[in-house]
Order: sequence, then C-alpha cells, then structure tokens
Amino acid sequence: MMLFLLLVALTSAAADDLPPTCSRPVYCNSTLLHHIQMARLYPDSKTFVDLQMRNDENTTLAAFEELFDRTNGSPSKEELRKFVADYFDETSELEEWTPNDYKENPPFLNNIRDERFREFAKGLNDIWPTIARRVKPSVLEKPDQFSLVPLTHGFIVPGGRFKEIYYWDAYWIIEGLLITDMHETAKGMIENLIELLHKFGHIPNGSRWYYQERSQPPLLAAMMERYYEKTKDIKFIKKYISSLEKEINYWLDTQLIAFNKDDRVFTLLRYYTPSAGPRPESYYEDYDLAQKLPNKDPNDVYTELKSAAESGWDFSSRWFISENGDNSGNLTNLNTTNVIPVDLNAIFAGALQTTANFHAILNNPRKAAHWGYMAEQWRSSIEHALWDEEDGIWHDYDIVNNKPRRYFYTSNLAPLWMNAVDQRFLAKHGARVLEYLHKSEGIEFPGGVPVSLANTGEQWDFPNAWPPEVSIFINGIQNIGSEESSALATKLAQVWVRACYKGFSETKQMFEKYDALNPGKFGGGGEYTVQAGFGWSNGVILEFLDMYGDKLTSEDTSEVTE
Ligand SMILES: *[C@@H]1O[C@H](CO)[C@@H](O)[C@H](O)[C@H]1NC(C)=O
Ligand SMILES: *[C@@H]1O[C@H](CO)[C@@H](O)[C@H](O)[C@H]1NC(C)=O
Ligand SMILES: *[C@@H]1O[C@H](CO)[C@@H](O)[C@H](O)[C@H]1NC(C)=O
Ligand SMILES: *[C@@H]1O[C@H](CO)[C@@H](O)[C@H](O)[C@H]1NC(C)=O
Ligand SMILES: CC(=O)N[C@H]1CO[C@H](CO)[C@@H](O)[C@@H]1O
Repeated sequence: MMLFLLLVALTSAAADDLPPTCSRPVYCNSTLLHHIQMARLYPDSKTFVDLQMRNDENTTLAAFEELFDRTNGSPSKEELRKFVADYFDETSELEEWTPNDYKENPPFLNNIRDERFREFAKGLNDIWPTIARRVKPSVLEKPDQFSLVPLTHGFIVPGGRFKEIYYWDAYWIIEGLLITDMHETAKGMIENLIELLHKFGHIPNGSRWYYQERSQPPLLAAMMERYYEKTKDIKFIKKYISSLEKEINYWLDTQLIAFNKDDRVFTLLRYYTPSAGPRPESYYEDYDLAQKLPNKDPNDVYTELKSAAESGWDFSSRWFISENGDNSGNLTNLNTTNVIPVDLNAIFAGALQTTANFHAILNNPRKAAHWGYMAEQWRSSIEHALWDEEDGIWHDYDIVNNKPRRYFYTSNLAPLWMNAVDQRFLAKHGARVLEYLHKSEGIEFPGGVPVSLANTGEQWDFPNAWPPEVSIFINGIQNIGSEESSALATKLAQVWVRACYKGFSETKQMFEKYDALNPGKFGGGGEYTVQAGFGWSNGVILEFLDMYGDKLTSEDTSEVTE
C-alpha cells in the first residue's frame, strides 16, 4: 500500500510540470511549429517535421519571429509556405545503402517446399536492399539542423513515411535478417537502438527528436536473444548486458503502476508518456482533438494520445474506456494510462528472464538469480492480475473500473509468445486457451487474424490484420505445445502466407497492414494512408516460411499438412 501511495504522489506532482515533447523547439515546441502545422501545408503532418533546416535553429526561430511580428501574429498560408521554402530543405537525410552481408540466395530458401512460396521468399529477400538506408555524412556535420538522430550503422527501414529506424518494427525486421543470413546488418540495427538508449536514457519510438519522450514495446532483450541464438556471439552479450539493464530500469523507473485487484496490490507496467503539447508529427490531428474536448486539460489528452502511440497500437479500442466502462467510443475516450496491457507486461517478463539467462551464460550467478527472481515475480503478477479464469485467456485490466477488459485482442496471447507463463500453469490451462480461441471468432477470417473484433475505423482495430500481431498470435498458439495447438498455428500461418502471397503477386508490394476480410488486400483506417515496403511484413512472412516452410502450400490441390 505504501508503494501505491508513493506512486500516486509522484504521478500527480509530474502532471503540474510537464516537459515539452522534446528539447528541439523547431520540431517540438514553438510558435513556429504551431502555425506551420495548423496551416496544413502538407496532407501528412509528419512531412514538415522531417524537413531539415537551412540555418541553425536560432536563426530559423528568429526569422519566424520576424514574420510573426510583421503579420501581427497571423501569417497567411502563403506566407508560411514561403517561409518553409526559404528556411527548410526537403533533401533526404538518408542515402541508399547495400548491406555487405546481403545474399541473393540465402540457404534457408532450400527448406521451403512449395515452389511459389520459395519464389515469394526470394522476392522478399530482394526487397532488403531497396529499404536499406544509412545517414548521410551531412547530418553528422550539422546535427542541430535535423530532426533525424544520426546513427552509426546502416539499417532497414519499415518503408513509406516510416523512413527512419523504429523500435518495435526492428524486432521483426531483425528476425527476417537473421533468417536470410544477414547477421551483421541485424547486429548493426541492435547497436543503433543501443546508441539511442544511451543518448536518451531509453529507446525512443524512432530515430527522430520528436519521438524523444516516447518509447515502444521493449523488445531490445528479445532482439538480442534472437541474435544470440543464431550467432552465439557471446562478446556481444557481454558488451551490451549493462545496456539491457539500463533499458529495464528505465521502464521500472517511469512506467510502473500499483493497483488493487481482489484485495491484493499488484505492481505492473503501463504505457505512460506525460509531456506537454501535441505529437509534432500529428500536430494538427492532436490539437484538433483536444479542441473538441473543452472540459479536459489538453495536456491530459496529449498524454493519452502519446501513451497509446507508445504502445505501437495507435490507435485502437484497446485504449478506449467509455463512460459505461467498455471499449466502445472514439478517440475522445482514450484513456491509455488506465489500462494495464497484457503484451507490455509479457514482453517485460520476457526481458527480465532473458537478462537472467544472459547473466547465467556470462557466469554471473548472483545477477542471474536477481533477474530470474524478478522475472518469476512478473510472471506471477501476470497470472494473478491478468489471467481471466472465466474466459480462459489473459485480458488487459481496467484500473478505473477495476475489471478485466474481456475483448478479443491478438495481444491477449502475448504471455505465450514471450514464454511468460509458468510451465505448470500452461500444462493445466493450455487447452482452455484453445477453447477461447475457437469460441472467439477471431480465427475464422480468410485474410488473417484481425487485431480486434471492434470496428471503430481506427487502424489497430477490425478488420485490420497487422503482421507483428499475427506473429505474436501464431507463435503464442505454437508455444502452447500440444499437437492441437501446433496444427492450429500451422493452419493460421498458411492462411496468412497465402493472403500476403496473393497481394504480392497482384501488386508486387508488401503492406504494413492487411484486411482480414479480403486476402492480400491492404488495410485502411487511421491517420495516414497505407504504407508499402514493408519491414515487419516481410520479416513475418520469412519467419513463417522458416518455421513452417516444409509444410505450407500455396494451393489446396497439393496435400495440406495440418
Ligand atoms: C513549450 O513547452 C512549455 C513546457 O511544456 C510550455 O509551457 C509552452 O507553452 C510551450 N511553448 C510553445 C510555444 O508551445
Ligand atoms: C540559441 O538561443 C538560446 C536562447 O536564446 C541560447 O541559449 C543558445 O545558446 C543559442 N544557441 C546558439 C547555437 O547560438
Ligand atoms: C481517464 O479516466 C479517468 C478516470 O475516469 C479520468 O479522470 C480522466 O479524465 C480520463 N482521462 C482523459 C484524458 O480523458
Ligand atoms: C465521439 O464520441 C462522442 C461521445 O461519445 C461524440 O459526442 C462524438 O461525436 C464522437 N466523435 C466522433 C468524431 O465520432
Ligand atoms: C505517434 C508515434 O509515437 N509515432 C510512431 C511510433 O512508431 C510507429 C511505428 O511503429 C508509428 O505507427 C507511430 O506513428
């Protein structure tokens, strides 16, 4: 109880004195930013904050002040357009790059039984060099004139508007790279994220200053684990184990929350990124929303938006708490910081266990025991606070109404994916999870598993099927470890690979998200148009073809192994 009161005190103290979104005024906190973004010079708000300055920041700010005074505080759209043309430059900060370890025919292709799927995998492998980038030397010369944060190594970007390195996207990209034998590129990506960790104290959403105050699902440990499994590079683990601990401590220091359930106090993580002002890259959208909510403090609204963005699920009914206490409503009902997410805590439990395992490998038994004990505690809290005995699945928990949020979300299976479930518990309850899935309707769609069954028009809701979530879901089912679960996982992987193959055959493109109702068609909704490329989509197909390549078939005419 003491801990609970302490946390509440800390939280409310912070609310009075929020830091700006980032320490770079032009990109995060200035009259300049406000006027330019509210004038909607570009269809996508991200376009402006990605421009580089032609001069140093103070010169730019001073020039804007001059314009502002000259126009009595209301520069016209044309004047703003001219200002942007005079003081900003659209030249890309990144250049194309061919990774040294790229191979045209990585050996894993030989394990794929179906010829069309083998071609598909080769096609995806061919995409790597087209979405590989590195930072131009000019950024390093004058880093203060860019919103991009320079990084040492080349990297794979998601694609489209997402042209920098992203935190959780990197997990599935790295998986794909490891499968296609690009170990050095995978390692460079992890080292880039660690570089960001040391610069900011945590890993931001992406390598832009305007993402400074937000992280994303903490998958660094999982990335390092995948890399170690493939390479046994113990020197790497030794070099970065303390970085991993730093990241874990960041989450413990900033996102912990204590809450009561059934007369017990639990301490778990939530997404929580308090800072003042709209998201710079969605400035107009956020400001507009806050204006529609005159009874709320705009900074509370921004904090809910940013915290939802930190989850990776921007946006979703997962973060709506309506007046009735359910997940209905729209963005005006965002209350992310009062939802205890299953996936975040499962990922965190996994990170604690991985840290323990690494210490064991490095012969640090005392530290291994320390982190191992914490991992066990976390798993136990997930079991007692988030497992829902009635539904036979884990659910997010609503700490306003003190109740589980009993809705189908792919993230409900994250504890299985992250091996954050006690083995005895799994043996006892694994069959119940399968029962839940069969009852849920979530696994019956022709175009893959949708992230939710709520059709809100938000992009992280029905009918969208998102590659990373399909991966979490199917790997989760696989990890139940029974024959039946394995058959279901294989069947769902088959549906997914076939759907993406269909889309790829028709358009020669991979999309960031798909439509569960229409196999291979891209998904819609949300704040921006669908993006092609696409890092994590490619990674997930490579993952499934690596896992199930000896079984999957592109058509039913050949025998299907289930
Ligand atoms: C910049 O941030 C501070 C602190 O969060 C805030 O009080 C101020 O209004 C912001 N300034 C502008 C111009 O947005
Ligand atoms: C820019 O202006 C700020 C505030 O006036 C000042 O603290 C800072 O030193 C200036 N930066 C440069 C590079 O001149
Ligand atoms: C979130 O929910 C709490 C409890 O109902 C409420 O006090 C708060 O205002 C909500 N936050 C926002 C931004 O609506
Ligand atoms: C969101 O919900 C509120 C109240 O439930 C409603 O008044 C408002 O019109 C809705 N906004 C949109 C954009 O649908
Ligand atoms: C809003 C925000 O925090 N920005 C981005 C974080 O990264 C994801 C991609 O993984 C984007 O979808 C968000 O827009």
